[in-house]
Amino acid sequence: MASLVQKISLMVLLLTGFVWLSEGEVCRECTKCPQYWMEIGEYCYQYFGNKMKFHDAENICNRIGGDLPSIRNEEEGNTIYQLWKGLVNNPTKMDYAYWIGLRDTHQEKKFEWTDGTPLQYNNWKHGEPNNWENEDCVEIRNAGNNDYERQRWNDRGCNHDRAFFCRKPLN
Ligand SMILES: [Ca+2]
Ligand SMILES: [Ca+2]
Repeated sequence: MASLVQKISLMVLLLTGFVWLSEGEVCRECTKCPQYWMEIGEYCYQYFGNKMKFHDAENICNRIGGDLPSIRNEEEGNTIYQLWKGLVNNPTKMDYAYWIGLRDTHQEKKFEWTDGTPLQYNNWKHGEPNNWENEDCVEIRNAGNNDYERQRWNDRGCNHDRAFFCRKPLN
């Protein structure tokens, strides 16, 4: 006959298992992106092909609970570029460009990500950022003859109209 301690142990074990399973259920739900968002890695993405000024794009992203994307490393940059390539018609057409969440609007030459990510990585095109005619917002500029060149960055006037992504973390 099982001792009281054994019985209690079994109950605790069953309860723990139940809680663990329930959490599993909950988390399966909470790790899905909402409708109309694309899930890639730890983020949900939405693409906006209607071109907008940087600050309007940023506001749209904020309103739907996200940000313009920040890029922390080469892999993340490539993820966004590959996603874009799969979404647009004729991705090899030169000079398509789309906003990322980087700008030096607060202080010239001090670039900051709109989502607060510290700037520890960059992928500027050769000769950029050049602040030509006072450029304070950053685009990925699809120019160059290979995938590497086509995902590099350029500072551009914030009032230009550009396509953009919004991104938010899964959790
Ligand atoms: Ca600037
Ligand atoms: Ca520039």
